[in-house]
Amino acid sequence: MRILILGGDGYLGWPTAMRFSAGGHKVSVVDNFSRRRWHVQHSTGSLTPIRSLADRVEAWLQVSGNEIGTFVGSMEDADFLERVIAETLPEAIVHYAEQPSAPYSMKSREAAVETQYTNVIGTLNLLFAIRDRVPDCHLVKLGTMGEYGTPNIDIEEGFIEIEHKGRRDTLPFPKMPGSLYHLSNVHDSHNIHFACRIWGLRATELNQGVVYGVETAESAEHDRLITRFDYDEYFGTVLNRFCVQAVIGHPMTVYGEGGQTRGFLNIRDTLQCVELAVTNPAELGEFRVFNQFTEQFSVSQLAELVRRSGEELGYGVEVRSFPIPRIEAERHYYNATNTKLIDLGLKPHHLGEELVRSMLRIIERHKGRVIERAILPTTRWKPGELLGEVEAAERRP
Ligand code: USQ
Repeated sequence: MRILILGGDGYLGWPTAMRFSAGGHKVSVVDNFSRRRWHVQHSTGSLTPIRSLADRVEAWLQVSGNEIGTFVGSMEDADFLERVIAETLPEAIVHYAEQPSAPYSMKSREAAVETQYTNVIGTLNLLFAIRDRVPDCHLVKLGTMGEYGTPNIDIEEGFIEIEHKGRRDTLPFPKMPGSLYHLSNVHDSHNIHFACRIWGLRATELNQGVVYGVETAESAEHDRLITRFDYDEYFGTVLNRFCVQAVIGHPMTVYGEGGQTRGFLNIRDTLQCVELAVTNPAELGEFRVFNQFTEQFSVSQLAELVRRSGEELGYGVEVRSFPIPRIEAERHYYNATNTKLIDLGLKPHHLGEELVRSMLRIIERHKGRVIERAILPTTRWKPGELLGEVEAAERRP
């Protein structure tokens, strides 16, 4: 298949590009390097020493003999995006090209507007380009489990059957996101659903949980193929952050009581899921939603798992409660359905001590690169609250 990966220089985008290329597909990637730019702006960076996109593509050609096409530009630039689509004529588009951080979206008005502009307008430009250039193309869009929030009922996969005043219908599942980033994905969902209903496009939204992990089968083949690994306040996800904190001897930053429960998955399973979605496309006019996670954990369960796993490698890791910078429930009901990808054949990699230890060993190799200043949360969902409390918690013995 001809496959276009939007955001193909990113944490998930680059491994996805290699996976499809290894599978014999004709792969092109689009990226505007915004993640690299946001890191430069914050004087932070990936734990892993990632290469430039050109260098990665060259290394992949040497390792695999396969070429990956590259296009540098932004999805907000509709003319650029339409030119790329007209040139590559993709049969499937995997769309990762968004600002993916909840804290980043909450740090200022400018960052919130940038997040929603990048995400919502980028996706809207994409829908028009698909409609006008490749209306049969299957859009696989990375969404997020955070669109649903934490309702006091089971979370279904995108839609819920409702009975109201004696009548029944299947309608989009109610959304109650907890950040302006997660909300941008709700807007995307509505726009994509609209494009399927009104224009007859086909799309699969992958409402992904929190991803962890470093290595994939392809990235492990050569140092130059390694993907990025973020651990900073903005772009590091919770388990990746805890693993880095354990290796450098920083107390693990459990926000509040750590009762927040989410769906999680290994980066290798992200690739499996995206592959399953692409190779089993939606019908024309269909908007499918898959909940893409393999297991549920609370934050304190993860901290405890990292502590136990680290102990065996000689790390005396402290788990510490930090004032919660977000507005989110610390104790809540959480039970999300995730059967659709399993039904398509997903074979999950389950999280356990051995897996955490393998992450800790990789992190150890790069621990000299950790910028400690980037770890503690500085962004408040309600600015003005809790000022100084995080710093005080940091000083506590
Ligand atoms: N948390 C801590 N300590 C930390 C970091 C996070 O206790 O040092 C807590 C957060 O308060 C939250 C949970 O861990 O309750 C998850 O936080 P996260 O930063 O790992 O994940 P989140 O902000 O939800 O966003 C991440 C990705 C996002 C993706 C989302 C999937 O950055 O792109 O959409 O996971 S989900 O969470 O299912 O919405």
